Amino acid sequence: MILIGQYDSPFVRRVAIALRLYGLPFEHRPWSTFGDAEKIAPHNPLQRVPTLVLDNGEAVIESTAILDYLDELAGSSKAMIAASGPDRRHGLRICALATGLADKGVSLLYERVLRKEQSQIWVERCEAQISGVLDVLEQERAAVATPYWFGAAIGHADIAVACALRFTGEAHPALFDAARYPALKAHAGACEALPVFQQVVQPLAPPKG
Ligand SMILES: N[C@@H](CCC(=O)N[C@@H](CS)C(=O)NCC(=O)O)C(=O)O
Repeated sequence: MILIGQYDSPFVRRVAIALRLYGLPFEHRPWSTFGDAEKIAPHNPLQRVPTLVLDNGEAVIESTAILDYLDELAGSSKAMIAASGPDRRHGLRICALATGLADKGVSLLYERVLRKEQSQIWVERCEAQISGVLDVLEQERAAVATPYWFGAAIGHADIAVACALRFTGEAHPALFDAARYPALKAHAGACEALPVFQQVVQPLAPPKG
């Protein structure tokens, strides 16, 4: 398998961390969405990352679909999310909030670096959505006493949140005031201290306008 995309993307990073935690071997092509678009396009016409190219050449796109495939490869006993029921729904909700946070962070970053004149309406909307999600995640994480969101073992929700927080902090430092989000700060700190998070990391390199 080949994972396309740079680790400054919270989406690529969470996929790479899952691949490593599952012990699934893969090659990495750290292609940039803007600088290497012509290399990505034959695998994914959206020219987006992550893109996972399987050994038969088939490309799996969208991080959620990629993780669904990796869960299948890992098997239900190792999968980093409950197989069904309320815990699965709850886990998917936390993942959706985290990836939505990352989506809004990416949109806001592109607005800031790629547009000569920013749309104030869009900027304010993204900022409000980012703060709203951070407030909800903070409240929900503070209510959980276990080391990870769903107990003693790390799962997709933990990884998604930690990757989204790192990206938000790097892309929009003014929006992530650690004093306002102590539970999220502690969550991110615990995850980032793990060897796998330290191995799969890249400082943010935004596209140039
Ligand atoms: N929904 C997608 C989002 C992925 C995404 O936004 N990737 C960014 C890099 S962080 C990208 O490919 N940007 C280029 C573009 O959207 O044209 C996923 O979950 O895989």
